[in-house]
Amino acid sequence: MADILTSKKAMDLEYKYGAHNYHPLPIVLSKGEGAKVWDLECKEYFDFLSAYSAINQGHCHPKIIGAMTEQARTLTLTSRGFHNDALGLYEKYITELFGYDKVLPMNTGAEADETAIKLARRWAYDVKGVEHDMAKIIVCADNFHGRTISIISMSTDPESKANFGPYTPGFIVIPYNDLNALEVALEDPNVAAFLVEPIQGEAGVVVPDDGYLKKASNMCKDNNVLFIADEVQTGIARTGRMLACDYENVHPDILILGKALSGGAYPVSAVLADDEIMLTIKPGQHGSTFGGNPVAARVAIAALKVVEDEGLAENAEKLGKVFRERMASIDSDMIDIIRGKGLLNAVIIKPKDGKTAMDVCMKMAENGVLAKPTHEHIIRFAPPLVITEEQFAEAMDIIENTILSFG
Ligand code: IF1
Repeated sequence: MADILTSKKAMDLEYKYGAHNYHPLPIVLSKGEGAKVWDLECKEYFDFLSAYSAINQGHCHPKIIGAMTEQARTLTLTSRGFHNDALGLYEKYITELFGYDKVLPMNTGAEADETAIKLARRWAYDVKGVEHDMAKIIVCADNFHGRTISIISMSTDPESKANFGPYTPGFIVIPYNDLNALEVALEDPNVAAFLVEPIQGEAGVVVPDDGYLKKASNMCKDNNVLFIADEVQTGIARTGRMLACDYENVHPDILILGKALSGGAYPVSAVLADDEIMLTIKPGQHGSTFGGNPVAARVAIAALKVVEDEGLAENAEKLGKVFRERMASIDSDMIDIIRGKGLLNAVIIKPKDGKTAMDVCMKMAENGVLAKPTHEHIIRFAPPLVITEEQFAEAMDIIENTILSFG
């Protein structure tokens, strides 16, 4: 009889044959639908990680999967050596939706961040008139923009950065949520851009002061510096608006999208900008094999339409408030700080009797809710935005009872 694949066997295979670049919880998922996932032993969970906010539309959304399979049956990849019949339709749709002249299609968030850096540098040389190879980009401490060499060159996280040198020059690091530091950094005439996450995801869902993004973008405008918003994690309705920047009516000069741009069905990322910036890159000067492929185009259209049609931003805003109020009502000294916007939230756990955030996550998993700690004491809670009120109430009961079970 063919070997039945158990969770243990699956984990052993990964350990033996796969790189050890992650340390996942000992759970092997094999099915997902909406806000739920099932492991190999058919145990059901509410997914409160959503693949780090890529599964905003829920697992295996039928409209997204339908668009993907339809296109995959027809034409998967042409390269950009030729046109295809999906890309232009997608480009029109997404640029009109977000209000930009053009989009540069890529695949991963890191590729999109790298693309944004290249666009900012090119604009600095060709439009702003910065001396060649002197362009600087301001970033924030505790940023996370991906894992490529240039991106970790601007990281302040030793886990992401240490021992991968030499690093790419040209980055100025300032504290997040600090307008005085930004003002000083903007005095450098060689600054091309300010690249910032509207909410710092990996840092543990760090929400800046109200008005920070608006004031920062105005300061950039006053200094002829591009404001670049990395909405890879905060975008696509996660924080209760289509973009987190929408809370402050900030229109970034360059907008970076990824993750839920495909609903988690396919690697799709995008960089949006107006012609003055976008057309500084000429034919043959940037791209990627899969960037703008027809499957990505059809998937992204379907994924964005689901967000609009199903009111996912409104649901995120409504249930996000319920989450933060409910967590604040739990009588447990393990709960230190609760923070977030929409359904991008985090809870800082105070260790108790040697029990940590990881123990809480393991116990929640046993009880049917999946979440994962980051930076040791922070638990990120980010369910798919399609979660219903009933499902959410059930999950919140599990979360509360689990935390209270630690006494
Ligand atoms: C991992 C973190 C989150 C991102 C922002 C760009 C990217 C990401 C704001 C790059 C990616 C992912 C990467 C993944 C885990 C996850 C993560 F914990 F690592 F930092 F979400 F917070 N900008 N974030 O959050 O996009 O190239 O991955 O498509 O690397 O462990 P990507």
